[in-house]
Amino acid sequence: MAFDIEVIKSVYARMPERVEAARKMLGRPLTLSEKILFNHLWDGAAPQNYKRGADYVDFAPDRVAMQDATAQMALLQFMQAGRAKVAVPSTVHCDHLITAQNGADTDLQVANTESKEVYDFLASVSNKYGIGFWKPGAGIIHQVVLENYAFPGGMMIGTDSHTVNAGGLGMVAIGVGGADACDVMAGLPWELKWPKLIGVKLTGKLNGWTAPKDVILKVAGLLTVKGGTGAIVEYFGEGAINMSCTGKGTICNMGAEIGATTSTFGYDDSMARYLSATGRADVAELANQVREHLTADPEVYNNPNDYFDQVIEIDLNTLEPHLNGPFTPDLATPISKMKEMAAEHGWPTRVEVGLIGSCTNSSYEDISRAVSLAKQVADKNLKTKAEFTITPGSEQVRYTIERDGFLEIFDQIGAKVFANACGPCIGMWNRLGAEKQEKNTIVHSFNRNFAKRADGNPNTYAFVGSPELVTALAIAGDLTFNPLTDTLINENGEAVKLDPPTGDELPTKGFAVEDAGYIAPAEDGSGVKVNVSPESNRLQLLDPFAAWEGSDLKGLKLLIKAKGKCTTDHISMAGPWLKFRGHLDNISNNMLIGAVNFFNEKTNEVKNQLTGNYEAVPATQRAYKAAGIGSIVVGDENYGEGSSREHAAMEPRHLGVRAVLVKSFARIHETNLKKQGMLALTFADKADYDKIQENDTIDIIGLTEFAPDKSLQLVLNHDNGTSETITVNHSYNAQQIEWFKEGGALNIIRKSVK
Ligand code: MIC
Ligand code: SF4
Repeated sequence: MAFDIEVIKSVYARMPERVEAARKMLGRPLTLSEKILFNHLWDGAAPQNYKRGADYVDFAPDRVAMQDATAQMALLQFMQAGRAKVAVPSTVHCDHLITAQNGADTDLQVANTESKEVYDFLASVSNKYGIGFWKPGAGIIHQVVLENYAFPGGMMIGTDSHTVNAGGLGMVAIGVGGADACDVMAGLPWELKWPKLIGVKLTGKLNGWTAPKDVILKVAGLLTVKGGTGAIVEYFGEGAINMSCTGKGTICNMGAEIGATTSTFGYDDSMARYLSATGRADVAELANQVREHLTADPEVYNNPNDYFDQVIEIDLNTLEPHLNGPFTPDLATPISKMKEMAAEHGWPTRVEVGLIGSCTNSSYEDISRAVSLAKQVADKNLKTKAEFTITPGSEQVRYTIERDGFLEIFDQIGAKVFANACGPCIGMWNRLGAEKQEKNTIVHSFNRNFAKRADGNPNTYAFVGSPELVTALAIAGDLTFNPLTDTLINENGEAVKLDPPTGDELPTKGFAVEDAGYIAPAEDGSGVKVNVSPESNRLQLLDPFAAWEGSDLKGLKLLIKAKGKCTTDHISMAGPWLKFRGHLDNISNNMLIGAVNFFNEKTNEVKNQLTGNYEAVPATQRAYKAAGIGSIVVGDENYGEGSSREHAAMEPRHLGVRAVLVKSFARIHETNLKKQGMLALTFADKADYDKIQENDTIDIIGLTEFAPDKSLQLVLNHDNGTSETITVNHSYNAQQIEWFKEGGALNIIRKSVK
């Protein structure tokens, strides 16, 4: 039986009436996304004709999920909310802190020792406050959520940008920072700008070498890393219905890479099959009863241009396998063009490692299709040229693929099976020799490929592809190998062709698992103690940030003018720094160390205006803080793209940065900055970015009249004695301005507890 079935029942019970009320109010048919949003308005508020991309609306999500790297901060904040229990069903998943090195068993043992303090903290907070706990080794948050908690028509938030994966089961699932999760767990409404809607019509049927991954790789190429910002992407059409539920999950998962608020699919039989296979036939039965509400009204999909802000059509019959990369997930190359592209750009073509799995692509279907290729290595007397690794998404998948003999076949091609965890996807990969920083190529089925992400080596060219294509390229050892047309020379010197992958959508013998890794919380957790040692270098209780001083901010030093891509990986790197996610002061030592300084094109080297010397970014900022001087960070387009980690906002806040001024923001990061009491500003005229000089001292004027839709002025005092004033915009609403004034949203919750 499913977890929290009562919640699902109540969502479905109110759905027909609320959907009808919204339809009436708007006087038109509804998309699926709208139905789910209207059904989750806070407190059952009467539906209004919200303006897409403009109006902030309060919602009541059904559940919250947190992974260990972000849960620490989320729960440190929640502990201050003064509640005995979480207000909505919530879970914690231990997946980000396990280093992949020798293989699942030993790696897990090492993590359990190394991160014991953090795991104990998370387990005891979960136990105390009624939060379900998935222990290390249980699996990756999004896979575990899909297998256990996601349900068609539901709304959830999660402290991880790939929470959107649950769209594969027809949810509106959205990635947020820990402070947002804290609000919802504390029983407060959750606020989101009413999203724009992008419709993607899928025609035809996937065939041969093409996989669901290729749909999203193609979409990423079309929309770019910014194209989905502020929008829900709704997929529909016969191509969607023809696809497995987990395949839909893959597509929704990587919607994070185009900045989409989330992605979703209408309820169909593939979802019913998946629910039943994962022990939730009861949910499928309930969903069947409200089926018409769990997809758009028919007029919408018949005339999508009338209802979506943008419509894209993809024909699955002709879609080619793609590889996206290097260094950005939106640089899409169809496999038939890779020879040309690699030659033109000088990408190293020898594939050193193929890595499959992760939260994006480790379904039974994915693994079974990859194994059908691995099997051909022996059958065709081939030799696998590259190293090969697998990170299963959950213990249930791992156990089942072991039972079905898949792991044995992978073993024959020399594969290493890492723990059911993020591992290499988040830089928790002890890759031998990476420190030599050699130029090399890897291919993986994960979702992100920003510089240094997997192994810390800035010269690793990482390409993202389907598990099937990654397996084929690892066998060939060649990035330009096109399995559709090319042959390989086997050990007998014969030219052989790989047969297209085949697999099973779901295990014919059903899923199995011995210990899924779930620990239910205490019924009454009031007696549970949560320990945080003051000496710990992994955990630190939070001190409230100071409230706004009530005046304009003057004399701010420019800390850094970041050039080009500045993702949350650049602002707060993961990998080796993940261990400090529960200790704000320690993790602040990685602040912006990956950002490129516009003035010298170097990372982690900025001018300390107090000494005139070039120093590391965190050290420079600590010097300003010690001198009682505030500072400002300037950035380019889509600043803070990538992850949900609020550390990227809390670190600058903690170290005394007052404002972040950019050409444009990624959604989650912008909200995180606001929540923590920072000023998130955008250039009214993007060309003003060029006016910012290295030795500038900057004043922010207009804060005493800080109001929604009202610009602020920035005075740039240059070191030659001249100054110029520029206009900057912001997207704060009245509530968010209160967060700024109080020094952070948490200070408001704290006050209400006292
Ligand atoms: C990621 O994929 O970058 C992460 C690690 O899962 C992050 C969350 C984090 O930084 O902890 C995400 O995507 O939100
Ligand atoms: Fe983990 Fe990678 Fe998925 Fe993030 S994207 S949750 S790091 S597997």
